[in-house]
Amino acid sequence: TVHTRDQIELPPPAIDNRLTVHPLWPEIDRISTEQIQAAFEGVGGEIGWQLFAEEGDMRMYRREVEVDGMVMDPLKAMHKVRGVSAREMCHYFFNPRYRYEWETTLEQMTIVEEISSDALVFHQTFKRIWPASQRDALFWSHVRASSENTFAVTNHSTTNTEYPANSSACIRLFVTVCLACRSTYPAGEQPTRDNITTSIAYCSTVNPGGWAPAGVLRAVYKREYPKFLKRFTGYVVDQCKDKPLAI
Ligand code: 16C
Repeated sequence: TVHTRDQIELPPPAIDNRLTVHPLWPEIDRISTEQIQAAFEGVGGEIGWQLFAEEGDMRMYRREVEVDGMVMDPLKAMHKVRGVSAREMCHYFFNPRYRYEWETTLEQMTIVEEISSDALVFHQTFKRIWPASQRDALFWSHVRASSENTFAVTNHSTTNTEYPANSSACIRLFVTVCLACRSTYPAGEQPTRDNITTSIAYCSTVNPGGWAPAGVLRAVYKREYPKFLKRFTGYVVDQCKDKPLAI
């Protein structure tokens, strides 16, 4: 079989063996499983989720949570995108090659460790939010196929002695993010760009790691999350439109 470079790097259909022998595997497996399950749970019946942004098929909810005066509001977003698959969506979110093209909060990204084809460790510095100090983050990222037509990427903070927290001008923040995607197409038909729809659930909790003014933070939140999800999904649609559909 002839594979193009792009096909080879699509998220694998099963967990890479190299990941399952890595010391982080038990944590990666547990947190990914929990996050993917939570991502597909609705917000409708749950108390405390408030809608803060709505545009077309995109809906964004948050819960106001403060710990010692620090904003840690969990965010949950739902979206529907036509013409791309769950696997393609997760490919562009996971693969660092594309990150600078859609991630607008990013200043610098470094690949700290390549665990396997489906797991990486990243160090990222973010643009500074005035008047707070600049932030950085160190997190593993794992992409997996979960159920039928479903793929997800989970990102979760970790530690590494070569990247100690709060040693530079940056304050280390802590993040748990999950992008879970499920494709559907009419029963009895073959999936094509014309009949496929992908439902997205994006969940994020960011612990700012140190003081930052609550008002400024919530304002940044409200502006940046919708901007991210619209830009990212638009980017994927754009990248995919002249390529064969990858399921
Ligand atoms: O999930 C997203 N991106 C992934 C790949 O990069 C990955 C990243 C997670 C880090 C999320 C934390 C971002 C903090 C940015 C702070 C600076 C923002 C400056 C913007 C001003 C131009 O999973 C997409 C992430 C979309 C992030 C939206 C912004 C969230 C703001 C939350 C506030 C954090 C506290 C900062 C304390 C000063």
